[in-house]
Amino acid sequence: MKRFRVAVVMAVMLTVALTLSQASVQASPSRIMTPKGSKFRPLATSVVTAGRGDQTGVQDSKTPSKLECRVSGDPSANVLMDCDGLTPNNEPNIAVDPANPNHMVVSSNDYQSCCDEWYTTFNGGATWKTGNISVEAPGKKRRTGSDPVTTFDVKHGVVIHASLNFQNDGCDGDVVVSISNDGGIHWNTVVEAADAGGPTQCENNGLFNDKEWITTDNNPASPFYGRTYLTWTAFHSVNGTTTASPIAETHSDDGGITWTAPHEISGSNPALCTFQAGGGAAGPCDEDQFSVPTVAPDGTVYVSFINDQNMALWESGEVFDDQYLVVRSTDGGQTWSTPTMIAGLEDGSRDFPRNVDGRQTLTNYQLRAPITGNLVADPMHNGRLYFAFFDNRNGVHDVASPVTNTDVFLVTSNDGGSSWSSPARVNAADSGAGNDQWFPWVDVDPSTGIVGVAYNDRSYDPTHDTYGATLSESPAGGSSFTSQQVSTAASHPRESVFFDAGTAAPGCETCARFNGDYIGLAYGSNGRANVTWTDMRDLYAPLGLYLQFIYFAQR
Ligand SMILES: [Ca+2]
Ligand SMILES: [Ca+2]
Ligand SMILES: [Ca+2]
Repeated sequence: MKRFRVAVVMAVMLTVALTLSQASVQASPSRIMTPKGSKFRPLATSVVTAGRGDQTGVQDSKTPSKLECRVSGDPSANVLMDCDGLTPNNEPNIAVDPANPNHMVVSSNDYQSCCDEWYTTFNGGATWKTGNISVEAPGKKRRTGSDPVTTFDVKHGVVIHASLNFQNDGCDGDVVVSISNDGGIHWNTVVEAADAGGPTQCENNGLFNDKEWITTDNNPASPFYGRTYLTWTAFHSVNGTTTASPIAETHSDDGGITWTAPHEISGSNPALCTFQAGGGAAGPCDEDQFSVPTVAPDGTVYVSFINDQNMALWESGEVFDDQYLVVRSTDGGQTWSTPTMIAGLEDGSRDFPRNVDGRQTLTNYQLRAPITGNLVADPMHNGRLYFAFFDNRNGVHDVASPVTNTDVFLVTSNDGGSSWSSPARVNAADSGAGNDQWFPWVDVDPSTGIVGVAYNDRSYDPTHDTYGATLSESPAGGSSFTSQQVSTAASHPRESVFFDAGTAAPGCETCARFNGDYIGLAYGSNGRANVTWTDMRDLYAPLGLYLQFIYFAQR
C-alpha cells in the first residue's frame, strides 16, 4: 500500500517555508501532519475486455492458492512473466533458493486478483508456474493484498511470502504471511504476523501497519539459523493526523507459523532526529518508512529505513530532505542499536517535480518515484554492508521548478554500519533533463562477492521518453561499475493504458502515475544475477497504448 511522508510536503511547505523565513533554521517549524492520500486510485480497467492466456485459474484442492497459467522463455534474453490477463502486475520482488540457484520465486502486485501474484521456477527461469496468493482463511473479510516480498527458509524447508492485507476502506492493515511447503506451488491461507487491531483501526485513525519487508537467516553456522525477520512501518494516527510512524519488528523460529510480539526498533538519536512534529526535544526517530532487513553471516541483523527528521539536511527555503538510517541487532532481534546515518538525500520539498497526485515524480513523467533504497549484508564479509539509492543531486534541485537527472548511488560500510563511504555513482555519467536512473536494487553474488545493482534507466532513449532496465556490477567493495542493458525493448510510461494522469497533466494525459515502487535483483549460488522489473513494452493495439507486466532476465 505504502504511505509516503513526502506526499504531505506540498500541503504544508508554504506554512513551513514562511516559518523558516521568519526564524532560524534551528527553530522547529510547525507542521500539520495530515493523511498521505495513500490509496491506489481505481484502475481504468473497463476499457480492457479481451483477456489472453489462461485466465480461469485452478482452485487448488489442498490449499487456497490458485494456479493460473504457465510461461516460458529464454532467460538469457527476456521472459514475459504474466499470463493471467491484461490488468497490470507491478512491483516485483525475487528470491533465490540458497540451496538451489535454479529454484526461484518472484512475487508482484496483481490487479486481476484480490492479492499478490506468485511465479515459481525450478529450472533457472526457463519455465514458470504463476498464480494468486495472500488469500484469507474462510470466513474472514476479503481484503486487498499488496507490497509483495518473499523469502526462502532453508532450515524449515518453506517459502514465506509477506504482504500487507487491508480492507478497501483503508482499515485493518495487517502484515500477513503465506507459507508454501512445496517450494512455491501451493500456498496456505495467510498467517497474521502483525495485527493492526481489527477493522476499527484505519489509516487515518488508529494503528495502520504498512510496507513490510522480510528476510531469513539461512546460515547454519549462525546462532539464529532459521530465524525469519519481518519489519514494517507502524502508522499511528489520531483523527486524520499522523502522530508517529516508527519501524516495528517481529520474528519467527518455526517457518512463519508463529511470530513474536511486535516491538519498535527505529530508536532515538538526538543528533540525527532533530525535527519533532508538534515540538518536543530532539531524539525519537519515529517518522520512518520503507524498512529493509538483511542478515550477515554471523547472524547480526541490520535494518535500513528512510527518515525525514534531520533538519541539518534541509537547504535554505525547503524542508524534508530525507536521510537513510540503519539499526542493528546482535542478539537475534531482541535488542537494537541506536540508529546511525547511511546517507543524506537530495529529495526535499524543492528537489523533484510533483505528479497530479502530489507525489514526487521525474521530469516529463507522472510515475511516482519515492526513494526506495535497499540494504544488503555481504555474505562473505561480516560487517560489510552495501546500500543503494537514487536522488536528484545531479539534477536541478533546491529550486521552485526542479528538473530531474537522477543517478543511482552505492555506499559501503566495513564496520557494521557505523561509518559509510561517500556515494559512488553506479550508472554511467550522463546529462540532460529526464536522463534518470531510479528504483535501484542491490545484491551480492554469494560465490564471488561481486556487488550488483539493477535499476530503471532512461538513458537508452535520446528523448528520455522510454526506459529500460540496467544491471551494473562491481568487484567486491563496490567502487567501479560496468553496466549492461538487461531489457530487450523499450518501456512506454508516457503512453499507458492504466493509471493515466488525465487532463490534469496537459501533454501527459496518458502518462502512468504508477508502476510500482521498486524492482528486484537476487544472485544465486551459481553466480548468476536474476533481474525482474515492471516493463511497459507490450502494446494494447485497440488503444495504441502500453500495458504493464513483470519481466525476468538472468545474466
Ligand atoms: Ca493473477
Ligand atoms: Ca534539497
Ligand atoms: Ca542520470
